[in-house]
Amino acid sequence: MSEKEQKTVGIHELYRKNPQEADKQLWGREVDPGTRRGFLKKSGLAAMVAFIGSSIPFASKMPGGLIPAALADTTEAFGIDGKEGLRILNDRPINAETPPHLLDDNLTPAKYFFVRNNGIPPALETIGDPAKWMLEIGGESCLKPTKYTLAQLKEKFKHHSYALTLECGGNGRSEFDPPAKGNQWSTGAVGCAQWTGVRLKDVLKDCGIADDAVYIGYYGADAHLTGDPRKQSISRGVPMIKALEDESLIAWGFNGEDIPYQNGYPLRLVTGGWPASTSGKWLNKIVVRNQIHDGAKMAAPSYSVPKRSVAPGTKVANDDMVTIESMPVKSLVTFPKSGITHSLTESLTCRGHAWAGDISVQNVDVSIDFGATWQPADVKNPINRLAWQHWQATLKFPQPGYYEVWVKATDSEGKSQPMVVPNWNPKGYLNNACHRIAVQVV
Ligand SMILES: Nc1nc2c(c(=O)[nH]1)N[C@H]1C(S)=C(S)[C@@H](COP(=O)(O)O)O[C@H]1N2
Ligand SMILES: [Mo]
Repeated sequence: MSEKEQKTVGIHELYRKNPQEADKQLWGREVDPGTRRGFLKKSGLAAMVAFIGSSIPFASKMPGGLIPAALADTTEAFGIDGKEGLRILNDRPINAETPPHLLDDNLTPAKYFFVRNNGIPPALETIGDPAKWMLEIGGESCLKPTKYTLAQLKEKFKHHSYALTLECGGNGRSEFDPPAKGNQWSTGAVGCAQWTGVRLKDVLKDCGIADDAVYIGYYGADAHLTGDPRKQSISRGVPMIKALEDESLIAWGFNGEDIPYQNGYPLRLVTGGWPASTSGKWLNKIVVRNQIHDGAKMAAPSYSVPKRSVAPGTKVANDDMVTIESMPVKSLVTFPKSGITHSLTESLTCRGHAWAGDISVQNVDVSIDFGATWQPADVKNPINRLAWQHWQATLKFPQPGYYEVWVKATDSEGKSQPMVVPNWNPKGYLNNACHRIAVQVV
């Protein structure tokens, strides 16, 4: 991957790429499509003033696409509201991943949790009072279609909290060769937070599930990129068997707080261990289906892989693809940060997390000699089913020089991570190759 792709998008780069769009992102500045000149709306001006720390008497004269000089020397990464240090892959829709060292916490803090948007999130003003947020349950296999406000959901059903790992099916896509189109995620489209809500099964049972029910589908309040209100940006789902698991939640809580805006505030579905695309954000409707849900991005090639392995670059017919379900075993080194310098006289304790979709991680091994030999790491049990597991290993280096620490997890069925990118597929899903970091020993 090139140097440029690796680095977090700074304010300068963002403006260089598309000054008008950068303006809109940062300040909500509206662009006049005729002249490409921007003018600051009231909310945008307020944001800029808050940033700069004083009012701007000549704000109306400020040209669009201009970085205020007060900020021009900042080296700080351009931020998405409520997020910090993420690498931005795309700004329309917003997609941003977490560098591995920022995933070091046992539970990923809100500011570091990755963002994958297929459309445009509902404006905060339209969300309004979260207590009045509406969730509708329906579909042809729902016996008693019902609407609940978020307040009613909280009152009527028992609350449950679980740490659940969410990973985008396309995490790791950037390593596929030939390249696969789509967000060029490296390793950071993953996180594990403690989600609080009600069990999906409790709510579905309250509405009555018909005998012929096979699947649920979700709808969210985000808009399609074209702005066409009849179109969904994404509307996926899971088979009944996954929907009825204890850990499948309709959640409003994230690490004890409201779900962050970009991650689906005020309500989302959370189906841990499966492609995170099955966890619908800004959730306003669930349908119980008597067939596989047919919402946007359900059918192949979306979130699907070839039934049988194919040679890199092969064209695969949709009929020869299968929808991804449980995610494969994977791990990350979250400490130290790649590229550190370490003293030969001291041992180095590395750590990170490992996860394995619907099942668990049995062991984790680390190597400092490019995979020639491996040393077992200490692996903790998950705090609950579908939560990632923490591992730790203490390393000693034989002499000064350049090392790589490689980590490899094995799941409870004995499958382990490949060293090289596995199973090329047209859309670049499920790259679970080993993560590695660089260490200079002096
Ligand atoms: N309503 C809605 N739900 C959605 C999406 C979306 O664009 N809209 N993106 C999906 C995808 S592809 C992923 S990987 C996860 C990302 O969740 P996050 O943004 O909270 O990390 O949300 C899923 N749920
Ligand atoms: Mo995703």
